[in-house]
Amino acid sequence: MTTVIKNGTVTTHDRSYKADVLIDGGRIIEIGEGLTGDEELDATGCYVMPGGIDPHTHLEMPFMGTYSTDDFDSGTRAALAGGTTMVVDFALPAPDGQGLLDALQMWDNKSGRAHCDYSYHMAVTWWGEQVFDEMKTVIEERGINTFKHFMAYKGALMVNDDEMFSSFKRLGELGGIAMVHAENGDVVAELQAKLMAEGNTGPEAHAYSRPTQVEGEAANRAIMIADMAGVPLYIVHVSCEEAHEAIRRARQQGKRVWGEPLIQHLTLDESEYMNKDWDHAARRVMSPPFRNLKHQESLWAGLQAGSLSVVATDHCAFTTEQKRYGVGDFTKIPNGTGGLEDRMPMLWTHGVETGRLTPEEFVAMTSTNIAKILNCYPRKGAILPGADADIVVWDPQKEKTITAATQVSAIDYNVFEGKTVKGLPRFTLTRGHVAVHDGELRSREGHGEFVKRAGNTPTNKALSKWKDLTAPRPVQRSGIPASGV
Ligand code: DUC
Ligand code: ZN
Ligand code: ZN
Ligand code: ZN
Repeated sequence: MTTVIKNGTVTTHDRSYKADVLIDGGRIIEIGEGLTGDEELDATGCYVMPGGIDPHTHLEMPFMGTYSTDDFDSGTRAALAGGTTMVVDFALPAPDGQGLLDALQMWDNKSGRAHCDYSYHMAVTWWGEQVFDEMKTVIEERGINTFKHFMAYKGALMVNDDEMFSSFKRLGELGGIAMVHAENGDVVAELQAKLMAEGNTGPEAHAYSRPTQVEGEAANRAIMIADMAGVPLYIVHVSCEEAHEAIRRARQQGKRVWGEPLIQHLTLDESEYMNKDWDHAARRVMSPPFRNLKHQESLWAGLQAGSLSVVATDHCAFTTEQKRYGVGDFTKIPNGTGGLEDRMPMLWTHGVETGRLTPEEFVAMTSTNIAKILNCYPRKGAILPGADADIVVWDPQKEKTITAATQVSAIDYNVFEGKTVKGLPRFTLTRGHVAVHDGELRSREGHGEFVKRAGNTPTNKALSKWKDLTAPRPVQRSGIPASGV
């Protein structure tokens, strides 16, 4: 059976034009005028765009003594409802020595319920020979080329600089990409202890314990370590000017570094923690925390200037009951907020509707840029013959007020509660299946497939001149090896 999307404006990262899109067997087979198909979807007044890709989710993740509540079922339904057709989730080995392949098995056991396509990033939560060996299998056989390192969460997920440098060098050899959660975990741990000792036990202390310098320092450190290791670097959830500045400088120097702000940091600020009731503030506890408006403006400027590349969510949703594990001790509030369903409408409303971004830039930031970085373009992130029919038919006139009462996510609140958005999906297609039909969710559990992503990305090859930095140095005449790299 063929499906045709008629009378819309095809909008990709580089241009917009009037055309119909014909789909068969889950793929786009033709783009042109006057096309017909068995099933017709009317896109009059709409943009026909590549479905969103959210490269940063934590679905059913074991974390801080509990599991994040949205799983591959509710999480991917929420994604589709908001126009996102692919998620990339983090597979986390237990830091007490669980292997990478064992962790992937755990994630495979959960992800079979996905309603849309998905992929994984691999987390490196400890370092040793087994991780060194398994990295090759993960990249070459499992098709996962991105590896995240937590520079925070001391005593749990955090890795030290020596572990990070070893891991980054191995990734450089194998053609992988390093990712970091950039916060100085040692400083955070000390500030947390100090705040608690002074009686600052409430959720606002979470923000005080993670000032922007903590993030800026770690971003700079990760960039320098990646440069010495010869590996491209992707910095997740960039929330402040200090981290953004480090990324700008690195890119200007020709380093392959990308920054990912979240829709939450672009649209919510630190006032969410101040003079609010405990539940309100705790529901918004995430790391990094929300910042002041100066930092928000820096993130928007970065998206406009191209120094920041991708807008994600870090969707990691906990119920109010779970948040209350931290009553009396803010360090025990599970860190995380939702956003999968709202990322695209919120970015359209606050980005395109305000004139900050063009519709084409919106496509680049929600889909195409990350498809290229992750090495799954143009299968994903494109409206082209042969690409997967992951498409959102976007109605720029459609409005709603966000509320937990009608959301798909399984938690009992929404951090964007009461915000009105203008710009919503009329249809969302996942590999040709119409999962959102005139606003009605018709997705199917288990429809989602794993998307393999090969190593040795074009960007990685372009880094080859940096690889010499870690090669053995000639011995000096004194017989002492030249120091440094
Ligand atoms: N930050 C969060 O807020 N939640 C999950 C992990 C993270 O780094
Ligand atoms: Zn993180
Ligand atoms: Zn995260
Ligand atoms: Zn299907």
